[in-house]
Amino acid sequence: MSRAVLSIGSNIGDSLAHLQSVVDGLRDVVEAISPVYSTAPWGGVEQQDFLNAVVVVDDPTADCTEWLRRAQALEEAADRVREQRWGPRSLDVDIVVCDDVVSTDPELTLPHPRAHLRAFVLIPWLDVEPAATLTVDGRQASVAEFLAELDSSERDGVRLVDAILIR
Ligand code: PH2
Ligand code: MG
Ligand code: MG
Repeated sequence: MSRAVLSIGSNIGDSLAHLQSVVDGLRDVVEAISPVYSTAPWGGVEQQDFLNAVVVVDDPTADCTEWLRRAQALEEAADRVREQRWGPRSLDVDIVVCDDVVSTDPELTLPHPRAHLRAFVLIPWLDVEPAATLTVDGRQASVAEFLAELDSSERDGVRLVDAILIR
């Protein structure tokens, strides 16, 4: 049984529809859905802004590997192709945390190794879970603290949009 925080993003095609497809695909197990943000591209590849959100899911029948399987199935359904690292994509579904699992498995590293560096993950996560904490290299701190440690330019690149995901 497990509860997972998913970061979802898109900057190709109908990005809002791609994000909505995640909520639709996981509807029965969705616990919380964040607002949607327009976000400046992270990672140094020049590309369009993304739409990003966070979805919290909880399913007594799913383990962390099962969330990865479901995430990949949703990406495939959105016609995801093999893409450039940190480049544009129709749909990316990343597992930020899954229960308190810590894993160095390259297939599913938990917590997500770069979540604490990404305002586009931390801001929507705080919207749905204001007291969330994250462990990075053995240091546990609040998500709010990790967000405060980022450059203000990172936070400023994350802007609320006038659109919502519907359960
Ligand atoms: N995803 C990437 C690379 N860069 N930047 C933003 N703002 N949002 C994303 O979802 C994103 C990104 C590839 O996973
Ligand atoms: Mg990603
Ligand atoms: Mg991914």
